Amino acid sequence: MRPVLTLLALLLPGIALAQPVPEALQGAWFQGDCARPEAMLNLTARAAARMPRRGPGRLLRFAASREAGGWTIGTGRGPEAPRLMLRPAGEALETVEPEAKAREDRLPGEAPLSRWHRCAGAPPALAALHGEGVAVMAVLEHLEAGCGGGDTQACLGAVVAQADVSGDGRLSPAELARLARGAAWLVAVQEGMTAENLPGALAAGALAGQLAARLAVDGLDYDGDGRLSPSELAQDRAGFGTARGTAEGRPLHGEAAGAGLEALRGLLSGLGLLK
Ligand SMILES: [Ca+2]
Repeated sequence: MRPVLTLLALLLPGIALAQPVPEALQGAWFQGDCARPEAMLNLTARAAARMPRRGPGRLLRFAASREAGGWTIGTGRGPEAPRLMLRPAGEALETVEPEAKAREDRLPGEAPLSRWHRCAGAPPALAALHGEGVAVMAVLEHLEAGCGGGDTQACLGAVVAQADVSGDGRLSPAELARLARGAAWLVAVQEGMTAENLPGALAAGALAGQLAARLAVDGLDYDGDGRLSPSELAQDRAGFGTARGTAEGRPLHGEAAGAGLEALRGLLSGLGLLK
């Protein structure tokens, strides 16, 4: 038994495991002056978002990660399987984004090494532009954890737990709109949008999100308190109650699906669009 365990311990670092980004490395990192950083890198357990002051940003959501030579190597999804290597260096963080052609056994290859440092506080303008998106980047990981198993109740519980800013256990239009705004940020960064163009994309996303959130609440708020409770979200969808129907009547066509339900589905599937 013992040799088997030892062997496993040796093998594990080489196997593609969905290991998270080490907790000590998570959060915001910067390059340059803290008052006006050249670039920001945000790490959550399973994702990295890099936003330079100029040029396109990048979002990497790790499908797998492994440890090798002191590096954590995260690999994203998609045909290119983009990689990010990170390791602590004293108080700093070092990263490499290996070229697509770099061989797995010769990492980091030719790509340059970047160094990042912490700042006591994020500059207000950066926080205003990216703060909500970064928060939803973390929310998304919780939703994926709660919604991956096919258990609707657990999934809805995760949605409410993550989206409920006010802590009243119910979701207001503003709380839903926040998710939509964060999703718009994630999609924009994933598409390589520059910091200059980001505000415009976020404004459009905010407007659409506001509308979707309002429709979702209007369509599902059965007790009319202006907020969605977990049971309202689950109503008729977490299982089958006794829905006997009636022999009377005949099939009707063209009945619109509940606009609110559609909007909520749109909101959540918008998050699901992310690679
Ligand atoms: Ca609430």
